[in-house]
Amino acid sequence: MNYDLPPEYTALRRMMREFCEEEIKPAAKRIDHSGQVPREMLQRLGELGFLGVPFPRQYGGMGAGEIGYCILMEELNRASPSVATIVGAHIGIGVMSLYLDGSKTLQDKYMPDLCSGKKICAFALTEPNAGSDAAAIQMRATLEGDSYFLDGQKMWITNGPIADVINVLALTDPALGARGGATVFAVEREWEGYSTGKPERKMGLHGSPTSLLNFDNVRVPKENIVGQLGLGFVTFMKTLDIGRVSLGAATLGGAQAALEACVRWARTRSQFGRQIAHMQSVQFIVADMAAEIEALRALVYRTAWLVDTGRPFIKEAGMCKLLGSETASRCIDRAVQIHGALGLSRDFPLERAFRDARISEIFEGTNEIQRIVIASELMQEVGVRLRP
Ligand code: COS
Repeated sequence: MNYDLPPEYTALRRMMREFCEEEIKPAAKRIDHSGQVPREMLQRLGELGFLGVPFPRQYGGMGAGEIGYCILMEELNRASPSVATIVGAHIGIGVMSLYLDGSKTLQDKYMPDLCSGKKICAFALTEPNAGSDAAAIQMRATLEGDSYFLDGQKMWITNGPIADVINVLALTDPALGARGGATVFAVEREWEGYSTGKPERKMGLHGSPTSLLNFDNVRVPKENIVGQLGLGFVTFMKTLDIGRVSLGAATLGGAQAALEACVRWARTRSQFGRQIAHMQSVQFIVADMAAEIEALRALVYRTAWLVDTGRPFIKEAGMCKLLGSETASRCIDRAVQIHGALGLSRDFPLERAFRDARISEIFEGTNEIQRIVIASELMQEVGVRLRP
């Protein structure tokens, strides 16, 4: 399952697979039922270096780039989408925004603890009136002396209830709006005026905590600006682009797990006097799944390579998220069908996989947004600007 990736990645995948098989997969059902990923599991991921996979060693990272990070997300999501989502929000968008645009001082201050799992990160963009329309944010950051005071609400924030460091986008110049007048701030959970709402009750990903964040005049020193004043929207958009690649990798893991379950089941289950593997209706389903998964795998790792080699990748990142989430949903849905009543049983992992997969078509930019991103990149190549 490693294909043409250089040999160092084979070792990385083996290490991640072993850990996931031994420590995460056996806990996946418990995580779903209890609605919690034990903090010790996150600590353990940190100790093994997994929470810093794409980042340089100087920050306690593994230096394995986007390709290494995609392998991690694929393996984690194959074992437990709840764990993968916590890690994805932490690394892929939380720490990533700090890594992409944060000052060296800020990176030195936060990244070692974030890469080691001592602290968990969140990315706070969405607001009650700003979902797909990210530029509609209303949260304010007002300068007084050498500090900014943050006032407003964020919602549907993955890792909200557990995050120690929160990268949050707020308007520093409301007259300019988000495009030119918004700034990212790194906020610490202990700071006065910061609080989180109750974890949301969701259809799936029960172990991945999501909540509202309240900022009631939270004082943030100027030094905690991530990137440049007024350019926070671009920092967050760039971050989301990268996040979409690893999200594609995560969906690849979910789809692969569904295919493996189907093939095993086709061998085990007999009806009409023979293994269902001999039925063309089952063969066609697994063949389609395998073909779609192979196409997705090629896209995800090629896009990760584009990221690691500094090539343009925005269009392909949108495709990873779009194709990945729809492929995973389709494969898991078909796997439920092949498994019959067992596919619906709460005692069997497919029912959970079905619930866990649906959100990938929605979070980190809905698939409708991905289509807009892909189309605007395509049109830009021929000189047509679609977005305002
Ligand atoms: N990289 C660099 N810069 C970017 C960028 C990117 N990926 N995307 C936008 N920008 C820049 C643009 O170049 C533009 O700058 P200029 O005015 O100098 O040209 C500025 O940011 C504003 O961009 P634009 O006008 O395209 O912004 P829109 O409000 O039209 O937003 C979409 C476009 C729809 C793509 C954006 O709102 C989006 O991604 N929405 C989904 C948000 C999301 O994913 N939410 C999920 C929850 S967070 S986990």
